Amino acid sequence: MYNHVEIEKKWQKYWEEKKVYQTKELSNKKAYILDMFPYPSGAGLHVGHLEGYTATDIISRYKRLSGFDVLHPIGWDAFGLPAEQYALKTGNHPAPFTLKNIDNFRKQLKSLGFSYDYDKEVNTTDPKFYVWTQWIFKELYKAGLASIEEIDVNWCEGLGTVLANEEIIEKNGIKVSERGNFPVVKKPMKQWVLKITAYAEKLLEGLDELDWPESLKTLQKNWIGKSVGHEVLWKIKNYNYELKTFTTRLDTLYGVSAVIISPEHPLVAKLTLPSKRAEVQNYIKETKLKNELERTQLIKEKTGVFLGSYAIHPATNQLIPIWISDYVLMSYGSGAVMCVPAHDERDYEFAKKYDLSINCVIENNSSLPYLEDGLHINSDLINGLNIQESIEKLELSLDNKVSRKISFKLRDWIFSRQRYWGEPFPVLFDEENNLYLVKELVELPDVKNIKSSNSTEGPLANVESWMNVVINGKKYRHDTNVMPQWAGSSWYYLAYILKNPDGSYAPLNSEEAKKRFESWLPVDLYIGGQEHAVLHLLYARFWHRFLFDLGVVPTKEPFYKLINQGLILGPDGQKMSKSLGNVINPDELVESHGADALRVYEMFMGPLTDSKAWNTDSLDGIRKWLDKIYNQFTYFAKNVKLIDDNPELDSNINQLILDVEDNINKYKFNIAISKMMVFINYLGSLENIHSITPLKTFAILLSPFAPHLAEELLFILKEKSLEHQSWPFAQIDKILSKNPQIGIQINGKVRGQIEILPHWTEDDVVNNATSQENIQKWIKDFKIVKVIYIPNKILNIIVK
Ligand code: ANZ
Repeated sequence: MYNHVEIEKKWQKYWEEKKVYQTKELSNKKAYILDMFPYPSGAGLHVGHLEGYTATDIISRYKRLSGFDVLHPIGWDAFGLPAEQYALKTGNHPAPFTLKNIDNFRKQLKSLGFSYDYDKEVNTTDPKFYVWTQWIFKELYKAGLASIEEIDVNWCEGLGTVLANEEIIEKNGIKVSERGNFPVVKKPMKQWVLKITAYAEKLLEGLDELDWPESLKTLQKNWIGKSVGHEVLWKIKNYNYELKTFTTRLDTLYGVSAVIISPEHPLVAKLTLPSKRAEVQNYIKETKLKNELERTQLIKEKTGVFLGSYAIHPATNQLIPIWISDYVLMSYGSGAVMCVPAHDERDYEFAKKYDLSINCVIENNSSLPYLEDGLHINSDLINGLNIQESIEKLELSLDNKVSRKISFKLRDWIFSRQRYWGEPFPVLFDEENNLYLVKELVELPDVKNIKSSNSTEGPLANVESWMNVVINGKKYRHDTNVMPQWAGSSWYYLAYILKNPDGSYAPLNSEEAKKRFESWLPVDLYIGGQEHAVLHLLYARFWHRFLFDLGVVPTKEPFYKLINQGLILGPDGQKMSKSLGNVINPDELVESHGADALRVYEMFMGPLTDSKAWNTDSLDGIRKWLDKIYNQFTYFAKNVKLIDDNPELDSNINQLILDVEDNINKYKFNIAISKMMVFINYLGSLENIHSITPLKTFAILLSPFAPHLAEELLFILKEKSLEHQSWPFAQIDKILSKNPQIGIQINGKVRGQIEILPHWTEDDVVNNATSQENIQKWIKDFKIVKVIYIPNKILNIIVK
């Protein structure tokens, strides 16, 4: 057994002292290999983190050996709720708590031998970092993409803050916060809003050029939710108002039974006849209690109220009753729909309930509602046409009443949080509430005892110096909100490029920054969990695209290739969680088995993108395998005999180069490891070797996976350490053609298989065949009477 504690410490010290993994001034091909930086929680590193971090480390090390200049950094997404809640509970400040957690994380990462350039470390809570988060915010404001608006927000009483749509999940039909599962309700509040909707089209179109999993692209596409349709203009009988409805099925225009508007529609009051007023007001009140999901669910019983007024059909001039119903949302399309019961499910339910006419306008033999394409009927000038033809014809004939319109499901990003531990907004308000951008850094005030917020303002409202600022005799106050945790993570991958070894940053808006971005962007590989599909990854793409439009970054997209690692489950196959008691602690395993064993084990568990259950026995097996390698190397280092060449060994090691390289390039690390295992088994069958070259080659192939052991193996071979090595070239001409496999027949029936090695005689073939366990059982009680062997074709053994 090798002494992993000693060996791993020794090499970690060596790498650190020699700054082996410091980012070089770019002079070769570049590789920017990025991890999703962790939130430094009190619980420390999770074996789930290690999976992605090992994968990127393998690629980084492989690329370095292959002559690339590599940027492989790490940092801390360190603002956030847990530190704040800890501070509220204990009366301590979140900063020292956060720093302590960071120290622990860094120590853990170092103990695993990841080849990060720690000079590039960034921390989102560092004023040197967030001064640039604030700068981006100010640029967004100047571009009209950030504004304060009184809007219906998602208020979470349990967390005492507003949440973004992306931070809310549905549980049993109720909206709750993703963190903590607290109920979320709609409530009008003044909030910072970022106009991500202005980038909807760009964010959609940008997906095309990305090498991302299709499932992830689909999630983003659906979240952006682009619908191409039409707006139809409806005149109102006896009024001067007009209504617009949004539809993706203009062709069904002749099947309309009602125009239904959202209870929040600004025209509701004006279109309600006096006799209907009480009923309508009551309905609006009830709607306020429901969330969007409750309102729009297909199965939900439809409700509504007829307002008493009528719209005029744009093609037939018929009078169409105007209703309100809560399944029409104000936030989508035009906040109004044309109700076509025969061809839309929800409209059908609505019409059934209120006895509206159901006018079928597409020929079919099935039951209504009929949702498919077909020939139109009862539709005047589009009779006999299909959907597409109908739409084209109506566009032409109703061109002043119908216009093309694109609607997006994407909502603007609510960007304030009523919290303390976040980036302050770089703004001041005077007593008339006029807003001023602050040029310099606005530092989070050092509050000794954070008080819980009341329901509309953050804890900063309790800070005297924050609320009373006097400049040139004039009074101002700061914003009491802070930015959401997504702010720092929306641009941190740029901050690594800006970070200098002395701890300073090149200014984000400088020529120097531009030059560095030209060199290093985009990120070549980004690995992280699937849970960030529509949060971090959409926000970061938005900011990046905005910075591209400003001319700050040279690429439209930040992350060219992205891989979602699978979940590492507990030994019971369940998601690891404290409450289930199935959490595996990496520190203990580094101690007992060593970092290399842990790294190799996690990569060997299965395909990177699959979910995999933990199994400590397999970890033991990997550790034994590493011991075997170590023992073989110590043995062979003393048993090199300059006897004849061994073409078989040369062949196998050159084949291994190809296999490992190919599988690293395909991110199939488990297969690469199994190929190395086969080689080590083969090596174990040799008594001595003719040269250490194959061993040296093997150590280099192993090094991305088990870097400490690989360094030690090179050391044993008296070879230079990894930073002076390069990825081996496979000598294809040394690879022997594959040995033929033939079936072993016993009395004419195939009972097994055998690989025929080139130098084998007929006796070797028979001896090897008959000594196989699965063949033994067919012959052990009999006598071999005849052997028929046609080289490389047939082996038939006749027994009696
Ligand atoms: C008439 C119609 C007839 C419709 C038909 C569908 C089928 P997507 O694809 O999700 O964009 N709609 C429009 N605005 C709405 C709102 N604010 N709240 C609720 N529903 C709304 O869906 C577009 C369809 O959703 C639109 O097309 C409209 O119903 C409805 F046979 O118009 B349709």
